[in-house]
Amino acid sequence: PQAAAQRATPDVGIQLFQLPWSSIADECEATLGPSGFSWVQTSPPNESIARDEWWASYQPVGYDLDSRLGTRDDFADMVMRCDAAGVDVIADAVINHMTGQDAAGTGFAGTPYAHYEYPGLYGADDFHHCGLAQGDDIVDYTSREQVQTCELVNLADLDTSSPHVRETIVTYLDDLLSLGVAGFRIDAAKHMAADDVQAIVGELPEGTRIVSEVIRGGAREPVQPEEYTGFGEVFEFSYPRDLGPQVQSAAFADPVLEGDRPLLVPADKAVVFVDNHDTERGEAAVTYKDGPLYVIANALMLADDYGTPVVFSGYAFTDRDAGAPADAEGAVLPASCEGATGPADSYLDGERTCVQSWTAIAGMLEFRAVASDAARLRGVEAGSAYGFEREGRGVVAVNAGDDDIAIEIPTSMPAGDYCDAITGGRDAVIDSGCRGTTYTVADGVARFSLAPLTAAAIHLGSQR
Ligand code: LAG
Ligand code: CA
Repeated sequence: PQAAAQRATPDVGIQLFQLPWSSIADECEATLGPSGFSWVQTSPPNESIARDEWWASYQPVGYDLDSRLGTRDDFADMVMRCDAAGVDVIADAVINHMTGQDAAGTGFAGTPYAHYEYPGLYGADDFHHCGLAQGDDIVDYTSREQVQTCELVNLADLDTSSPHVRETIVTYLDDLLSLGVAGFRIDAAKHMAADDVQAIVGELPEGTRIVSEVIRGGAREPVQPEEYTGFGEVFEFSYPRDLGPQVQSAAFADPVLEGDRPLLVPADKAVVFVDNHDTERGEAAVTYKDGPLYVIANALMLADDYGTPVVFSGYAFTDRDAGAPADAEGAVLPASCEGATGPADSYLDGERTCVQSWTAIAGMLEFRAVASDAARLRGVEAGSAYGFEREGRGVVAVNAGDDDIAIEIPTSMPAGDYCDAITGGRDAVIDSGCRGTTYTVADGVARFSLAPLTAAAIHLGSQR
């Protein structure tokens, strides 16, 4: 039966937040490649201020590839090893600003800097001084000029309209491309005029992948994600804002999860997610802290037909500022995910969540490889349970509530027994039957009996 499953290579990313380059390389070989992740998004690779908080990574002092996460050689080695494992590297590019530290200092790799002075790169004239608000900080998001030319939390705002600034940024991005990266997450893209971003990325080789972070701020804000879709993709924040609360409240009646999705950018421009490093510390309705509900949210996203999903994997925290565990010099410690098969009941601060290694995630990547070309059919609700079919190729079902629920989903999949990809993972079918739960399709219906806070997924490749 497994021969019936045509497999595609699905476009699925993983954000490995604040993970050292050497560990990402290990992950590419051990897990990301074998599971079928097509790209990994790293944290910013350039030199930043020397502080322990994770957000030091978002305060550049220069463009040498020398950071708490590793050296230039480490980075280059990671890109090569990931590439050999079939995994592209997308680097987080912090190009809207330099550090926001008011005092002069020395960066992580020893480079001296002062606020608005970065020797060899930028001087006072290369920055915006909007003169529109106290301390030049952005306060009014209904003003395009403030959002794009004032300072985001005191971060020295580069004048990205200036030829010198553009050239300097292009040189940095070209350097990363020379090491083999496939593209960039454009940090704080909303805070740069779309024309400026376009002019910068337009200098890069054809095919460079660009994913702009433009946090959708609602109709009152003048800067909209749609402005940034002419030269790449954008992270679509409406997606987690829709999916997360549905999972959290176990109420799947909201029709926005299906259909035309009018509030969202076109699917081929959207990168979607359950949470990221900012939203897990803020607005996200569901994060690793929600254990099984997080699995449910990820399963629904990975089974869905809208956008390119990116899975998030970071480390446990109670203090939102706390950096990943590091040595005495501030270098982040390597971490392994061996043996991580699902969410833990509880985590120690700093412990890696290892989402990329979870059985359910590997199973859903396999589901996507088999089913993502098929139409997504309308969802079926049964109390706190919900599910849908990818026509003729796979069915997913979840129970986000506190009671056992039986849910039946009409399907055109062949009748028979199927092995669950959530509990069985990538190779759910084994000689003796199923690695995990077995479900049955009969008379055009897939039947699932779901315990509280569980998910199930079957696909043509998981038929027994
Ligand atoms: C982003 N996208 O637009 C990043 O995803 C987000 O993580 C970054 O904020 C932000 N934009 C700037 O790149 C993070 C933290 C902030 C932190 C900032 C700079 O969420 O809390 O600000 O990085 O490190 C911190 C302090 C501020 C202070 C600022 C400047 O929290 O109070 O004003 O540093 O020193
Ligand atoms: Ca700006």
